Amino acid sequence: MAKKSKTLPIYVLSGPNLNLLGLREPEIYGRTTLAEIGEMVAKRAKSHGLSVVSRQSNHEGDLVDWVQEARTSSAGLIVNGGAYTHTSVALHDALRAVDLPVVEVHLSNPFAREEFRHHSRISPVAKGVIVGFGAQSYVLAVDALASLIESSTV
Ligand code: CA2
Repeated sequence: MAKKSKTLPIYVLSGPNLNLLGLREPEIYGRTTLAEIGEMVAKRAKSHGLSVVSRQSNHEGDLVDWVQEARTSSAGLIVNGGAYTHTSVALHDALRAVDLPVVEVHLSNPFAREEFRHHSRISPVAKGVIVGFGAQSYVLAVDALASLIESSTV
């Protein structure tokens, strides 16, 4: 594994309305807050020798800016695009330009929900996708990303 990878943090980006986690709609998204998920992620990442930059925004452009920042400042990304998952060509294009492992994550299983959630603009530019395990999806995504970084020859 390249030395560079482990000295850079992983980026965990969460999109619109995910700041409301734990406060509304617990039957769909669970009772764990985004801050608590951030702690779970940081703990798991630490067990892999990785540090974490966690960010959330309700604004598409912020997410695009952070993906661009991650190109040179991170070892890889975990992205929950929220509703932008299904709509954002800008996020797709930004992720396409990243030469790092990307893991798409969702708390719910979008395929078991409304049809408009069945298509993701992020999946084609992600290495893999983890859905449906609630807050644990993020922890599983850390394991997946750590494994990708570990096996990376870049
Ligand atoms: O399951 C996921 O992680 C989603 O990315 C969540 C998005 C949804 O649009 C995607 O289809 C699947 C919505 C996030 C909204 O989060 C809320 C949390 C609490 C209360 C209201 C919204």
